[in-house]
Amino acid sequence: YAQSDYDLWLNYRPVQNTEVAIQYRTVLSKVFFASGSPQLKAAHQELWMGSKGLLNIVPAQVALAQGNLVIGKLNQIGELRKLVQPGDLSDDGFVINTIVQGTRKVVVVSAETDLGVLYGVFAFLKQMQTGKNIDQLNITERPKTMVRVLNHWDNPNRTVERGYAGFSIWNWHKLPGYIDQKYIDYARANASVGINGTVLNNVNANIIMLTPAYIEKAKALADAFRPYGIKVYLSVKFSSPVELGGLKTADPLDDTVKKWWKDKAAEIYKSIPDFGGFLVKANSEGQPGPQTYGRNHADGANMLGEALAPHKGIVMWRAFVYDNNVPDDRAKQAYNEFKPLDGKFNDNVIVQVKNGAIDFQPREPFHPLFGALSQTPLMLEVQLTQEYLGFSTHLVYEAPLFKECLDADTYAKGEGTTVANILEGKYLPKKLTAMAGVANIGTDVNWCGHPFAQSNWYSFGRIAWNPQADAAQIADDWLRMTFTNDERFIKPMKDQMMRSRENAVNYMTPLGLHHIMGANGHYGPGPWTDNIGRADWTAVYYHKADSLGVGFDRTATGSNAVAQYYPEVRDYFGKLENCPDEYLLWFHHLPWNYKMRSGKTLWNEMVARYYTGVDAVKDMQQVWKGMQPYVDPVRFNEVEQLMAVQYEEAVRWRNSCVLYFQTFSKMPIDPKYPKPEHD
Ligand code: GCW
Repeated sequence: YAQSDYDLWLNYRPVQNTEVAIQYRTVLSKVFFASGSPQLKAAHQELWMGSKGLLNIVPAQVALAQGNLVIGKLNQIGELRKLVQPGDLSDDGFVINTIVQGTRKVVVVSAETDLGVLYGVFAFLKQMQTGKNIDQLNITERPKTMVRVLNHWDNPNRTVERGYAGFSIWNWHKLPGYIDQKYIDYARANASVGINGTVLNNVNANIIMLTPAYIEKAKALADAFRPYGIKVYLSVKFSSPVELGGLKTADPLDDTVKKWWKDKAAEIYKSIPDFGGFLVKANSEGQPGPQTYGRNHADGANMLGEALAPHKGIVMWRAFVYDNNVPDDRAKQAYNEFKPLDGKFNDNVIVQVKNGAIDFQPREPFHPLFGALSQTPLMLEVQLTQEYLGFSTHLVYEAPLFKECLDADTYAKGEGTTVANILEGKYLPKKLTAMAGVANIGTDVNWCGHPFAQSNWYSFGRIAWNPQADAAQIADDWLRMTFTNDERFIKPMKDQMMRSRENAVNYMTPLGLHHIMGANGHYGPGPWTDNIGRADWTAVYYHKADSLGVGFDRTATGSNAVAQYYPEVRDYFGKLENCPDEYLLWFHHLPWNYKMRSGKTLWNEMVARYYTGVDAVKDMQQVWKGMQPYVDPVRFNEVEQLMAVQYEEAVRWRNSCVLYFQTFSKMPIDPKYPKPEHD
């Protein structure tokens, strides 16, 4: 049963529905599978593996003219090419069509590229895993972004920064000689959702990663991933020329520095010809960067871009910058630093922006940089590892959080300029497009620490491929592939997944509260956190509770961070009468007896949300109890135990926050609620 945990959404369980099973068997009984590249071989292997698991059959290989299922690149499928009419698939898109040719019915899976065929095969398998009728398939899919990468915050000593699923899966000691099967399964899982790159190491980068020995280790991983279309990238430390190269400076305008990076890039490409490029965290949280030498982000990024350009590599330059020596609202800093640099970045540089301006909070308004930079490609960074969402103990399906950001309208080019549209490059055609997810993967047998945390990895891939995708549909697919197609399981659990993020917001940070978790660890509540050396790491800096009220005034009477948005958005968040309850205390400081839309006082509304959040976890536990008949005992038991911990933690969040804020509001808690206890 541990196997079901390990196999993720690729556990090819026997098809239960006999009607569709007959279809699948017929189609798979005669397969033409074009031969060629390692990627086609990987696709072939996957299809055979799937057939064995889903139907317990080994497909018979036949000639092109005999196939009930024909799989290959468009130039490998003869006349059928004309019938599938795919349009341009040069970006690894694919088609899956059921074609009727006289008396012959044939399912065609085809693409322009080898990788497209692999994606098509995974999509075809998904049809069967989710119990679809495959009689009339007519699917064309193309990725809407070019680069879809995981960011591992993995250190060379195998600890993982903000990792809650064991240690790093990269066994540096045994690399390059030993390729763990886990690397292959990792690549399969990624490819199955369209992820095409991985940054192997932490953005707080260790220079050892650029030494010849580690380049060889990275090469071994790149070789293992290549058949699955996964490119390897590295996070680099800006001071590497000094720390590793022995130079006197890492000034990006210095010729010796430029040469050092050019040589380093050439050295990497010698081992890894399709190396993806660099990810850089600079001048943030103590990391060195161009500003250390009086230069700006564009100077730094472009210098690295020039080193990579001859090899077609890219630079992902993070906009997560802030500094406690800057006296202004931390939420404003990235915009202030990057806005003046708009249009100054080289073509192979993309700026990587977190979904919100603070830091992966349970809820943040979308980052004001989206829309603000019109000449610079931006990519979105979301965090799959649940740093602020209860680690791998709490069931929180994050796709609704990703979507909240992607669907937000920046109004930058008028109504409909959503973050998703910006991400897809609609306003900067031909420039780089990308999305990154901070991985939640580790050595735990179930990869992510919580069986349901796998859904965050899965949904990231789906959304990076198509930022317009629907979170509920993704949850539906994931549940079916991971657990069962039984509606008695799918319906209630999809519902629970879809609510889970709002539940967490309610018991952690309702009404726009943020950054009130315990300092450093970021797990439990810590709204009282004060005096820890840096104001911008405390909680009191963010909630600003006092006897009069609570909330961060980011309007014109306060930090005016809201002015970083376009006027429509500014009015939406900034005017009290427009601001949705969800963002209220993010933008406004309000009196405890402020009258909410519900008619309740702010204090009573806050209390009500905390209690609602906890009750929702209790409901979820009840629903899960009823799921026992549909889940294997190991996973049932894992989730049941984790939910019990989540419940206790939710109660702790609620009690701590309600009691803490009550010391300011001095208002009673409605006696209908159970009395909050101190720990
Ligand atoms: O979310 C915060 C984390 C840091 C992290 C940083 C970042 C990798 O608390 O651990 O460092 O953001 O994104 O750079």
